[in-house]
Amino acid sequence: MSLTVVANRVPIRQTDEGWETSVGGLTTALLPVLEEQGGVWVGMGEDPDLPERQEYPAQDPDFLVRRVPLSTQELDGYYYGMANRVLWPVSHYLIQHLELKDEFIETYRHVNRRFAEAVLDETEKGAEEVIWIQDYHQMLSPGLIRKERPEATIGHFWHIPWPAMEIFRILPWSRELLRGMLGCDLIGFHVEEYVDNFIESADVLLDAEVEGNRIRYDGQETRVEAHPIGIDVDRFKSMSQDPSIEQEAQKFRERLGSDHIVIGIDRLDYTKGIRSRMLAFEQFLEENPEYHGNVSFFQIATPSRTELESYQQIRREVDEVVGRINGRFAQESWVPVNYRYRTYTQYELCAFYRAADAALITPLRDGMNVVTQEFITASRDGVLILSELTGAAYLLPEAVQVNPYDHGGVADAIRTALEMPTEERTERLRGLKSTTETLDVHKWAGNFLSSIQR
Ligand code: GDG
Repeated sequence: MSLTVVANRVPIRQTDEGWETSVGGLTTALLPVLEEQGGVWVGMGEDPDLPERQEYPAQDPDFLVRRVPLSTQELDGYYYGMANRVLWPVSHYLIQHLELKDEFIETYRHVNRRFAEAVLDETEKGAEEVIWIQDYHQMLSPGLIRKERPEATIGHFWHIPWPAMEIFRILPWSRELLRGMLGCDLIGFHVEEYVDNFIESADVLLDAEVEGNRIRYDGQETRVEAHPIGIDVDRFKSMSQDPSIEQEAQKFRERLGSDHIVIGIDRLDYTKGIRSRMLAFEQFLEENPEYHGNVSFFQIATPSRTELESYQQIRREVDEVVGRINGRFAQESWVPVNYRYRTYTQYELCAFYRAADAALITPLRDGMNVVTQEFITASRDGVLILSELTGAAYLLPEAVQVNPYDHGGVADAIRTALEMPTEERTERLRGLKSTTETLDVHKWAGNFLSSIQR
């Protein structure tokens, strides 16, 4: 088998030391497959000075990077428009952020066509080839590739939630987008609930023929399956057991100077529920004065999609709530909310996970959320407080589950976590760790690829 990966971004970047592979779940999972079997990675080219085709590594190449160069106008309509202001909010049920503009779908059609052409260019007719497309940026390219290559093996993995049919059908282009996806042989989602939602969308909106997890439409059969993604468990495990991480964690605890540390780590995105989480923490402080001075909430918000107004707005809102809470409750030697709007290394994140008594992971919606798994793997006896509106919640019943919109409930959960007896913490974490090991990202890629070749 030779593999062609299609993703929004290419997996390599230029640094002062030269070209290197970027860090991230997808790259970690798929590069070993490409290195072993060879293949192509197709992604957008944002910099016109970079070549369209680049063998990597330059000396003794393992695979080919194929860029689809995009103009500013293409990037605006396809990525900042259709992907980030239409498909992202609708899939997360946050339709107040939805902006339905014809120019978005028009550019999206055009860019998906260019991605499909790049794939056709780089693959041979009839070859033993698996084309694996990633995420909501490419819903139409499967259909376009299928038209030219009826014999091709095409898969798609959707990393975010697939919403209920009644939400998805709000999109004026819902049927066209579904038809594009049904060019695939296999479509993967994190959990069965998204599989069911997708099948219902195809059933109701296209009147497709459905039998179990198989959809037949327009002469093509598509299987739809749950393939929950994981993290690189071994890497996180060995990093967190390194003695230097323990020292870092200890230093971090001393710097914060509190008996208890609660952490949150997210991209700054309105789906992650950071503002609601702050309001819940504020309520916790109101209701539990005995904790003033001895619990610190450490929240990292990594800058993300900063060009978009809704992301600038959520940043202002979080800044405002953090300022208010600290203004209300801070004391001479205690700051209740330690908020950092910046990026850290994975090593530093690992020390924070290790130091925390509890992680507060409360997205308003999230396809999976792998920060949960990083915390579980790195933690020794921490408590996971988890939004029930995440894919992870379906898989992790031992977490303390909350509704992120219920600030009182989240405030109670913080207290429960901080007061949980050691035996119960350890017992819950044991269950969480054992599930997380089964979700390893290498197994995820292996399972999807073997299923598509079956
Ligand atoms: C999508 C879906 C699904 C964060 N800050 C820093 C940093 N991170 C890393 C975390 C984690 C990753 O970013 C975020 O993972 P999530 O799962 O929360 O989410 P999304 O980016 O929204 O991704 C999501 C995922 O796809 C996979 O399918 O789980 O539901 O929305 O790994 O550690 N990493 C570093 N510095 C930071 O400051 N190095």
